[in-house]
Amino acid sequence: PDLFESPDYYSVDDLLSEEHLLVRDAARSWVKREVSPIIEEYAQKAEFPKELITGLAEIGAFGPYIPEAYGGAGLDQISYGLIMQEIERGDSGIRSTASVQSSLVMYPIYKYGTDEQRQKYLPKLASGEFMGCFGLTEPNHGSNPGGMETRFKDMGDYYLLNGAKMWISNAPFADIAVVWAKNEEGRIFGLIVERGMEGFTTPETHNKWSLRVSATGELIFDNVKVPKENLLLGKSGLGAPLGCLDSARYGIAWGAIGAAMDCYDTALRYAKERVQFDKPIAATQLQQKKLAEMITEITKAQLLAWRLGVLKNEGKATSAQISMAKRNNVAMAIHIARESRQILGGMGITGEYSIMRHMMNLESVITYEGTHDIHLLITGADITGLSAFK
Ligand code: TGC
Ligand code: FAD
Repeated sequence: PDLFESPDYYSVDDLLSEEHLLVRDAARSWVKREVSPIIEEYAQKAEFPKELITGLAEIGAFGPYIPEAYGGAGLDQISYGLIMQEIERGDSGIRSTASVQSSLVMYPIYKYGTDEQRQKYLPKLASGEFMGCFGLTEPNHGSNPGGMETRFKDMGDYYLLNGAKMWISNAPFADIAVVWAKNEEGRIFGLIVERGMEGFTTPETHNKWSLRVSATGELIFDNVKVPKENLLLGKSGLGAPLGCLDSARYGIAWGAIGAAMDCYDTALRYAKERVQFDKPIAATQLQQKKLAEMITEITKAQLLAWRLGVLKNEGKATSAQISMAKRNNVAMAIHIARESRQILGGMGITGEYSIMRHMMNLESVITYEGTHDIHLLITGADITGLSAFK
């Protein structure tokens, strides 16, 4: 009874294992119980609900696919996707916190870190005792992170870090930041910067109309002395941060489905109840067209995400395939949010319903982790062999 209604028009559940369904339903009922009742108030206040951190850890949202030996949930990629779907049914901002923690902080430490670094950080990140953020974007370098200006210099005993990052999710409260910077030869590396290091500040970005429950900020490095043991040596070059983005973008391809399902469920219910001209608006052809197209697009997005999950489990998903799914599914969700909002008429603009919040959130989701246009150009480069970025 504490589950959301959720469309499954093509019986996608039949493609899932018992474990997938257990993980999915645990996340879904947690969102219904803990997120939905408080999220609107926090969105209006533009505040991150810190009380959700423990619950997020408990449903396995922090490092779903990180091995249990490091505190992770040890699940497969489809379970990871389903957890993201359920969290984003609640709010994209809460899913952002989970995406950043898992794919952008735990993943690089797990993948590129030493065993000492893994032991030191991963269990605390998995339990939510430590929260992390990921600094790639800079004021002058968003879509082209390869041009980054943040630099670190080998001073013998430590590295000296200078520069600035902006638009960083979780920055205002993060305990650690995985920061991407160039060494003296211009090679990109990740460094773990800890709150409290002298010269490191994280001013919050205010006045967002989107992702209001997610805390966004800058990372400023003014001669920060970073201990040598905090360098991630396992992989360098732009491919290192982009590898993390692959994992986060994959989660977003699933997450967007959750936001779309919540908008669709709400609009369908409303259309059946709302009577105008003596009949439910759901009995009109125009509203049926909207609703029928929504469920068609959700179903296609589910199948795309599921197939990508299978490829990912097999280690065969390419970056370009992930770009296609992120781009398609987020665009699908934002379109459904806009159409659903219209079905609710005036009620659609209020906080009584989740739709307008989803719609505004998705404006960030369609921009971050590679914009809608950048992902199209990644597909373009993949199929033609010619990069439009060069
Ligand atoms: P390009 O020459 O294509 O590639 C440079 C090197 O990177 C490798 N590579 C990848 N490796 C792993 N995964 C990927 N997805 C990769 N894409 C490329 C590539 O093989 C190459 O390696 P090597 O060894 O030959 O050097 O690079 P480019 O400068 O032309 O740029 C490519 C482009 C535009 C696709 C890329 O820079 C890009 O994806 N831009 C978008 C930036 C972006 O997504 N930023 C996201 C910031 S983080 C964020 O938004 C978090 S939101 C918070 C939340 O999730 O809630
Ligand atoms: P720009 O790169 O300036 O792009 C502006 C427009 O130009 C876009 O429409 C883009 O598609 C288009 N464009 C750019 N280049 C081309 C081209 N070659 N051809 C055609 N069109 C082009 N970053 C992090 O590192 N960590 C985070 O945690 C993080 N969290 C975020 C949270 C929020 C709420 C937001 C809004 C952003 C976040 N970001 C984060 C940053 C995000 O990844 C960037 O905003 C995104 O990559 C786009 O960069 P930009 O904003 O500088 O836009």
